[in-house]
Amino acid sequence: MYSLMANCCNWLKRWREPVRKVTLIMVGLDNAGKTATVKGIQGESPEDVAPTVGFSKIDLKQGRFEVTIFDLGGGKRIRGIWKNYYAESYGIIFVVDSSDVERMEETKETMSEVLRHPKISGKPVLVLANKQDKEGALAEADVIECLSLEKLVNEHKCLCQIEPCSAIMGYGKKIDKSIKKGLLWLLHIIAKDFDVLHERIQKDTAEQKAAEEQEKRERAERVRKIREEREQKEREDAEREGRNISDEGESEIITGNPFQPISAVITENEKKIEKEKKRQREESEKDTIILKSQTNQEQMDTQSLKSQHSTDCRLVENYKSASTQGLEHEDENEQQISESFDSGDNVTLNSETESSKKKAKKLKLKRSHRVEPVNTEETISPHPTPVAPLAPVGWETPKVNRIRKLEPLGETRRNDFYGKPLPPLTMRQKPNSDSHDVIS
Ligand code: G3D
Ligand code: MG
Repeated sequence: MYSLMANCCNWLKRWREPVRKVTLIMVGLDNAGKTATVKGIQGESPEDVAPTVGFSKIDLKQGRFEVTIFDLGGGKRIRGIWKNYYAESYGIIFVVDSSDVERMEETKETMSEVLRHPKISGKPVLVLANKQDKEGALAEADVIECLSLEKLVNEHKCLCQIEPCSAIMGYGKKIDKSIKKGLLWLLHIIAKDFDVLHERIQKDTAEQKAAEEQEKRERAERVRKIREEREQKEREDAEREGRNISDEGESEIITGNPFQPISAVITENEKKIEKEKKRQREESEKDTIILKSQTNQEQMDTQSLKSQHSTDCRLVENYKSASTQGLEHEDENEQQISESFDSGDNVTLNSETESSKKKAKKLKLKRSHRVEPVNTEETISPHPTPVAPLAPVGWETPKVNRIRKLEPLGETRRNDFYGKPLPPLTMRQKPNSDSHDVIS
C-alpha cells in the first residue's frame, strides 16, 4: 500500500514537471558510427549510412524531454564547426570506434580538445565505445585507458559515463540497450541539474550571438577599409597616369532605376523628339522669312485668294497684315485653310462663296506642282508679330514682294515628321505610262 502511494506521488510529480527542451551534440571521429547511432535512436535502419556532410539533426521525445540531437560531421576539416554548437548543448555524446586502435590517439586528442572548451567543460559526457560487434574491438576498460578518460573528465569537471555498444545491432525499440541506457543516464544528469545548466546555456548563447554580431561588424569594417584603400590606390594611379577617374566613373554609373517600365521610356523619348522638333521649328521660322513667297505668280494668286476669303498669308507675313486690314472675314478662315494645307493636298476652303473655294483649290493644285508648300505649322505663330499694316493686295506692291526666283522642285526644302530634312524630290516616269509623271 505504501509503495503504491509512493508510485502515485512520483507519477504526479513527473506529470507536473514542465516539458524541457534539451539539445545534445554527437561528436567523434569520422567513421566512428555517429550517424548509424542517431538513425538507430530515431528508429531507422543504421545500415548503408552515407558520410555526413556538415550535420544532420533529429528530434525525439523521451519522457518529459523534447530532445534535439545534432549529428556533426567528424572529418578533420569539418571539426571546426563543432564549436558553434557548444553553447546551446546541454550534454555531449562522444562516439568512439573501439575497433580502430590506430586512431585512438587522434580520438584522445579530439576528445581532450572538446572537453577543454569553456562552453563544454562541466557538462555531462556520454562516451559510446561503438563497434563492439567487430572482432578485435577494444573493451570498455581498454578504451578508458587509451583515452585517459578518467584524467580527462576530472580535469574538465565533466560527469562521464561510458557504454560499450554496437549501433548496427538494431534500431528503434530493438536498439542496443547500452545506447538507450547511456542516453537515459545523460538525460537524467541533465534533469538533475537542469536549472543551472539552463541558465548557463542562456548566458552562453547570448554571448555567442553577441560575438557573432561583433564579428560580422568587424568583417564589414574590414571589407570597407579594403575597398577604401583600393579606391584610394586607383585614384592615385589615375592621377599619376593623368586620367580623369571621376569621368570614367561617371560614365559607368547608371543613374536612376535601370529597370523602368517601357511606357516611361517611350514618354521620355517622345519628350526628346518634341524638344528636337521645337528646336528645328525655330530654325525653320528664320528660314521662312527668306522663303516668304516663291514666285510673282504665286504672290498674285495668293493675293487674289486672300481677297476671296482664302489665304496663303502664312507664306507672306506682310500679306497677312494686308489681308487682315482689307478683309474682315479672313481671320476665321485662315486657320482652317492652314489646317487644310497641313492635312493634305486637297485644299477645301471653308469660305463663304463657292468661287473662292474653287480658286483656292486651283491655287493649291497649281502650287503643289510648282513649289513645295511651306509648312504652315512652322510659319503660323499663335501670337504673330505685329507688322505695319500694308495696303491691301492689288493697291500697292509692298517692298518685301521682291520675291526670289522660283526654285526647281528637286531643290525644294522639305522636312519629315521629326523635322529632319528629306531627300530632294525627283521626277520619275510612271511605269507603263508615257503621259503622266509622278512625284516620288
Ligand atoms: P560517422 O557518422 O561517425 O562518420 P557512420 O559513421 O555512422 O557513417 O558509420 C560509418 C561506418 O561504420 C558505416 O559503414 C556503418 O555501417 C559502420 N558502423 C557503424 N556502427 C557500426 C557498428 O556498431 N558495427 C559495425 N560493424 N559497423 C558499424 P559503411 O560501410 O556504410 O561505411
Ligand atoms: Mg556521419
